[in-house]
Amino acid sequence: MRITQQHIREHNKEAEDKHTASFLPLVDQLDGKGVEVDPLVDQIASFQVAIPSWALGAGGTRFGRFPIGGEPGNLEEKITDVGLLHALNRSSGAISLHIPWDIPEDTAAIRALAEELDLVFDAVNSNTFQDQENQEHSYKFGSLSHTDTAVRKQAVEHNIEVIRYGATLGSKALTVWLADGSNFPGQQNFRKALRRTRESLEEIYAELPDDWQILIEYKPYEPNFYSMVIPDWGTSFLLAGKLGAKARTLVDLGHHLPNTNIEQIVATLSMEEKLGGFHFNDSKYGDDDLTTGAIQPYQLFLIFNELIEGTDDYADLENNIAWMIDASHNVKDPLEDLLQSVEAIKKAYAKALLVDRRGLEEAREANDPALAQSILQDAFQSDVRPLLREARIRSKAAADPLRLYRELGVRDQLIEERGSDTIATGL
Ligand SMILES: [Mn+2]
Repeated sequence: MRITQQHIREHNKEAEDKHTASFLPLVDQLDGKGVEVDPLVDQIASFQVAIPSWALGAGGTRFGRFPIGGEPGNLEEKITDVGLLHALNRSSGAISLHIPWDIPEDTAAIRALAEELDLVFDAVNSNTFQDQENQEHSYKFGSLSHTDTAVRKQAVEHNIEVIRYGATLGSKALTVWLADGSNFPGQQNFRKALRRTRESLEEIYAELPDDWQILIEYKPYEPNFYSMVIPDWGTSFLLAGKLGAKARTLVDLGHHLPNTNIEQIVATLSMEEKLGGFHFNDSKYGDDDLTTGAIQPYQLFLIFNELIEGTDDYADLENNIAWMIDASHNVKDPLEDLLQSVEAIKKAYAKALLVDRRGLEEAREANDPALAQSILQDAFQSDVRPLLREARIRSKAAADPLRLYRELGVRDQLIEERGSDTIATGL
């Protein structure tokens, strides 16, 4: 299944009148505020969000998983799916692989396929949170933090192997998320566990190519329910600081306790040049992995507001941070969910670009919280959908990606090609 430029052209022709009717008044309105529309549209168009290889099958919970049909059965099919998304929105031009779920066997063919679909390889992800077949030592009681040197060595070697796979594909970062921790008070010596983790990370760091980064993800609870070795941004930041300049913190939006001020964490990390990447998702109760922007779009906007606050160079912002979706769509078609996620992320970005930065700073300096709030709300309440649509049309993407996806009957075609009972590796 391929989406061609012919499909896009026909769809966009149909959407043209309606789009113009909403876009032109917005241009006038932004002109009136002194906002230049062309550079704004370019910034929105160039912003890319990576798709993880494990998000292309039906999501699920530990209680059940309900297949959707046409799931990608191998890495080539996963790349093809990301290619479909990118053809529709021209905003998903990167794929993030998970080892060992997606080991690239024929590297040359994988690279060629990605290139053909205009995709690059984003951060590679290691997995020491579950035991693999034929694995010598178990991770039941941890990996990089384990009490046994042999288990730690196995986990370190796995991470180094992941770097090697990534290097063959042109990736530039390794993301490490540790499930290590303890379920019961007294089970683990906190100090020793953290020290062992640091030493293991140092061994991995030593093998990192010069132009690579290691991104350290954190999570407050789950799978361990009493303590996690890297529970929060502070611990990740601490480890990244000890490792060196190539180590940074990765912020997964779902990995915070309720009501945590994530935008403030982002501001601090960005100020210290230790913000390495994002995993986007949304949550109502915990690590729900819901569609980004489905629950807390204002928080997402405030996060982007801090990111923009911290940069003078948008290209820098777009290229120096690993942007990725990390969500589980449960009852949705994963491709539809991913289209919605990318849209929500770009919407938040576009709104944050509209913030009257000078006015906001003046209001802050004058200790005028009401005015500061109005300025933020003014940007947040703006309807930026015509800007996003314009950015897509100019990029030769679909005016309405989800609509075209449905009109072309993509899922039905994938079911026809792959069958209704394929199961994608991943979550
Ligand atoms: Mn994550």
